[in-house]
Amino acid sequence: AATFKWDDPLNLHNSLTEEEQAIQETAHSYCQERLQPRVLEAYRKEDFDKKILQEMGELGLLGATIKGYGCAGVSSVASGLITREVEKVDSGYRSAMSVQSSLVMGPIDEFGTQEQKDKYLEKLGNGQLVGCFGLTEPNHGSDPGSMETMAKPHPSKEGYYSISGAKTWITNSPIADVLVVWAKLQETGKIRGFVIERDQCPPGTLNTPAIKDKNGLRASITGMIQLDDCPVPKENMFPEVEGLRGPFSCLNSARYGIAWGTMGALEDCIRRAREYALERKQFKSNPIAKYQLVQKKLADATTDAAFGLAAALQVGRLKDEGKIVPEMISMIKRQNCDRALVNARHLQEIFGGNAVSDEYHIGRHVANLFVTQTYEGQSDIHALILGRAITGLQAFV
Ligand code: TGC
Ligand code: FAD
Repeated sequence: AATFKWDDPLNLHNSLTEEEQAIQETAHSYCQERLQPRVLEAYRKEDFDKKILQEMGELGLLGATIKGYGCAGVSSVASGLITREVEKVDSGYRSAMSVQSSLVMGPIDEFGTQEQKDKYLEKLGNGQLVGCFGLTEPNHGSDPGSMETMAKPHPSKEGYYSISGAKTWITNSPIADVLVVWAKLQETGKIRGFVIERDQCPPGTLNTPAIKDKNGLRASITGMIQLDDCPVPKENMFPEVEGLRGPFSCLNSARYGIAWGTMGALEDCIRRAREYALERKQFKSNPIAKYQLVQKKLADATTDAAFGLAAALQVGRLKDEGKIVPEMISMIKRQNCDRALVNARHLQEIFGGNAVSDEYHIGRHVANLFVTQTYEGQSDIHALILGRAITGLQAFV
């Protein structure tokens, strides 16, 4: 007989294929056994261990939907389940994985030349190389179309562009071997994508200082990309794709992954808050879980997590059938990030003073979830993308 499961109230498990269930199980075991024990120290020290990407690569978790090049070639739903498991541990680990998979391997697979694919995909997929994605600039975040980073023919090196400009808030940049950078081509004024190899850059032309002392996403490394007349071979430019369609196509996949991932973070908050509420006793030896106001917090969070996962699953199935439009992704990215943040913040109250200790993990999720609501399109920006689709009127400018 069917029973109510607090950790899967709408029986999502039943809608997964056996293969998807097996992939989720593999990701779950790795994340709980190998990542969870490291996260507190990594967060405290603001330290990201590159080896994590190699471990993920060995398990086939990187670029998981890509076919060939040693990648797993799994469904979009399976890749969503992987991000959900990783983000149950920490949004920063999911961030490192999303950037490598959706924002670096993704554009190389979708827009790269055969030579670029052969050169980079396998090594990125097994974590031998680390990648980053440079779109945001100090003066242009929500509005990347106004970027200032410029590529022009190199004045002295035949067959090279010279790229100058600055990118900021770039996940993985201080440790990246391969940097996907979006810049305007001076000749056309159009945005183009370039694969920059750190090893190929002469001293002083590429710097990637870390941005330290973050108050969220501390288990992920973030930095700038500073390019000063950096020579980049012309064959390192993506040959066809022009305009914002390039970066936004990759962002569609990354944003889709965040919709799953943030639900994983919220599920971890629910599990921890429920356990705490059942153990903690106040007033006549009652567990605080017996009190209505505490139950309401758990009911709200559990409902939002189940709805958010159901929506992510629906969009994932449509994605695999080639039937999605970007507005669907804006809807689930915005809703799931917002609901994860609001509910995590309410669940935090269940821990009382203990919420302030990092050993209870809830404060870390709350701080991380603010970042998820901000990057890959801040929630209000996604509201405007939806508003534009609903009314036909654009409100950005
Ligand atoms: P707009 O006029 O809307 O579009 C310009 C061109 O781009 C195309 N396009 C898309 N193509 C594919 N998928 C999408 N989702 C697309 N959205 C737009 C569009 O069709 C058009 O093509 P064409 O050929 O006609 O030129 O452009 P706009 O300048 O008005 O854009 C406004 C807005 C707000 C929608 C957009 O700029 C936006 O989404 N801003 C948010 C910026 C953002 O998401 N940045 C993300 C940086 S990367 C990051 O945060 C990584 S964090 C990674 C981690 O650690 O996990
Ligand atoms: P702004 O664009 O200045 O926005 C500030 C506020 O104004 C927001 O609330 C926004 O919604 C609002 N706003 C802006 N325009 C409008 C408007 N027209 N109408 C209404 N409200 C508006 N970027 C990358 O390229 N690669 C990465 O790997 C990457 N990783 C990141 C990692 C971290 C930890 C962080 C914090 C950010 C990262 N980002 C990355 C950058 C991220 O995508 C941007 O921070 C985000 O797009 C918002 O840009 P901004 O910070 O410049 O804010």
